[in-house]
This record gives sequence, structure tokens and C-alpha cells, in this order.
Amino acid sequence: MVVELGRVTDEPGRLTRTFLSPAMKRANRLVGGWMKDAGLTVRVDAVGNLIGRLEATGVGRTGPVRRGGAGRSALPKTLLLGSHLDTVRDAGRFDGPLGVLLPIVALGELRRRGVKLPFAVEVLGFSEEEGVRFASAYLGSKGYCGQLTAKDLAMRDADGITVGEAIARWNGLPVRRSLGEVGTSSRSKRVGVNALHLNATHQRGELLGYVEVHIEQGPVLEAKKLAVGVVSAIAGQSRFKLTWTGKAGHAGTTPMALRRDALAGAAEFISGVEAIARRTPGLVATVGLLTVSRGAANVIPGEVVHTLDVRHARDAVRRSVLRQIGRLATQVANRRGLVRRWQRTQENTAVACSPALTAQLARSVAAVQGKSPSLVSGAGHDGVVMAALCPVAMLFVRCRAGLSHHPDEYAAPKDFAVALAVLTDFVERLAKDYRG
Ligand code: HGY
Ligand code: MN
Ligand code: MN
Repeated sequence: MVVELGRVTDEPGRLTRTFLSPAMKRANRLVGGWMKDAGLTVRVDAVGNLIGRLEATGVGRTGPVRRGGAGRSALPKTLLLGSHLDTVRDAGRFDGPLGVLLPIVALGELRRRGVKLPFAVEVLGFSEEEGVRFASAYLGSKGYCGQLTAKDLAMRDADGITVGEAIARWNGLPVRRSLGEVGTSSRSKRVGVNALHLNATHQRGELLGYVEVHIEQGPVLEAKKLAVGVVSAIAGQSRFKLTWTGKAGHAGTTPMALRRDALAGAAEFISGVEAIARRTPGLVATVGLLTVSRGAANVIPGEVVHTLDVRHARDAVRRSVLRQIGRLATQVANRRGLVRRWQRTQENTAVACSPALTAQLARSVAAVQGKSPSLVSGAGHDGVVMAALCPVAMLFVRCRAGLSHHPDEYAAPKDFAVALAVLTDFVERLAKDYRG
């Protein structure tokens, strides 16, 4: 399944699948078919999330499951399992899809064994977690949780299309009137796209929790020679778009002392950021995208735009480093006569996984693997968004050399088998606990 899905791409010759792209539509169709084979009812929501649902089949604490029984307490709760189906550019096949495909196989397995579940299960394939097409990540899970803001909807991609327009197109709505706030409730601003109200799919009390299986994307499990581990927390992250403006000019006739070279300034800043990160334990800082506006070999760069991604498990450390980086930017700009503009495109505080749900997951890891290591995730995950809606837990799966966001990303089938056994055991034990 993961190999077949890995061939569904927007860019022939490499794996790239971005928010609401043609490849995303094909991926939803392919994975939706596998969900149906496993007995799930399938739908795609307004922001492109693929949702497979298995209704409760057993007897829960609330007594026999009644379809739409009186009052909300009669409704069985829902367990959410999932991850994202979008990818970075030239991606590996496992980052995201593993966490969507494994639950489908696990539910199919439980069904074959005739295990009745007193709660419903939704398998989620989020449409956007990486933040590749639009600068801000988690648009899929934010849409699922009703957390998209007017600012999110107004972000533009490289072709100038806004998130709201992309959503309108995906839903076959006229683009001209797309997006805008459809009114504000007391609690939070709700946004919509034309008649589409992008509200939360579930209310807080209806959910047992969100559990995501994901490759570790780091070296710890491989070093411990273990297939899986649980996650204690997901690091906080800040992402920015920086614009440096100097003065374009003739590369051959402009003396060095008279230049305001935007690229030379950005380069000095970027190496300064790297030096700060290297001397701050546990901090990572990355510039992944840089463009010289109207660049040419014989023109002094007048404008440079680049991204900046800064992360740490502790928010106080990340914030203190951001202040240092801000001071560095001011010094470089002043010394070189450059103007720099910051645009914050994403800000997530560190999120602790639910200790109770993680303990239940660790119980299954220990039952299957013997030991249950606990790791902090340096990578961001949809659990960062889902934590506002319900308890969150994550199961990490070993990946070769910790490599990810790279076509050579690899996880071994024997490790999938361990993760599958853990997930199946976890759901079964949860059902027993639920029956009380
Ligand atoms: O960037 C991340 O940490 C994740 O892969 N989206
Ligand atoms: Mn990723
Ligand atoms: Mn991921």
C-alpha cells in the first residue's frame, strides 16, 4: 500500500503531494478505496481531509449502542487514528501515509477477528500538515478542528491563489466570493468559504483521543535497537518569512564599499543564526527556502526572501533564541544599510502528549515489544492541533538512519508489523477498558 501510494505525485519522477492538488485527489481516492475494503464509510471534508469512519459495534458503558439515541450521552464516543497524506517536495513515502494506512489495516484485522468496538473509530488522512504549498502548516487538522482563521484563508501560494480560493475550488464553489468571516461566536471567530462553514467536526466531549503512528524521523529508536516507542511531547516551533531589501546594481561597475547587497546580508544573518543554534543545546534552526528576487548573475541582489524555522522542546528557550536572532537581524541590517521585514507564518507552543492515553499506548508497546521507550518529537505533527480538541498520543516507528524529508526515507516491514500489533492491541484493550 505505502509503495503504491508513494507513486501518487504532482511531480513526475519524485514524490510531491501538496494541499488540494490533483495528486491529493487521487491519493484520497486510492486510500478511500482501502478504507472501504476495511469496512469504513468514507468521506472527504471541505478542506480535503479523508475521513474513514467505523461505527461502534459493541456494548459500551452507555448500554447497547443506539443509533442516534436520546441525548448525547447515548452516543458512543469516537477514537481518532490518523496522520497526514500530504508530503514535502521530493519526499519519502512514509512520513504521514504510514499513520493513515496502518490504522486501516489494524481495523480490518480487528473486524476479521470479530472484535466488537463500543466506540466509533475515525481514520483521518489530513490534507495538509507540512506547510509546503502555503507557508503555514496544519491546514488540514486546523480545518478538521474548526481552527482555521481568516488570516489562514488569506495566505497566498506561489501562484497568488489564497487558501480560501483553493478550498472554494476544491468544493466546486465560485471563487469570486470565497472566504471571509461568516460571523463570530462568543468563543472564537468562525470562518467560512462562501456558504461553507469550516466548523469543528467533533465537540471536545465526543472524543476518546487522537493517536498518531509516525516514523520517528530521528536516530533514537535505531540507536536503542527498538522498533517502536511512545512520544512524551512535540517540540514548539516558529516559522517566518524574512525579506531583505538592499539595492540592485551592476555587478561589474559598483565598488564593494558602495553596495547594499541583500544576499550578502542574508548570508551573514543565516550563518549567525546557525552559530546561535549550534551553541544552544536542543535547539534547531533551518533556512529551507531562499529566493533572490529578479536575480541574475551580473546583478547585485536587491531583494532576498527566505524562510526561517526555529524549534525547541522548551518554549522559554525557543523564545529567548528568537530574541537573539531578532537582535542579530537588526545589527546586520543597520551595518549593511538593508531593510528587513519579518512575517511570522507559524507559531506552535510545545505540546505535551496526554499522560493517560500515552500510558495506555505504552502498555501495548510493552506487551508487544517488552520495553516502551519515551521520546520527545523534534518534528511537528497534527497532534499539536488536535491537542486542543482531545487527548493526544503518538507511536513512533524506527526509520533507517533517522532520515526523513528525503526520497531515501525508509522503515522496515518488520517494524510495521510491530507497530500494527501495538495499535491492534491498544484498540482492543481500550475497548475492554471502555466496557468497564
Ligand atoms: O516539519 C515538520 O516537523 C513536519 O514534518 N511537518
Ligand atoms: Mn514531515
Ligand atoms: Mn509528518
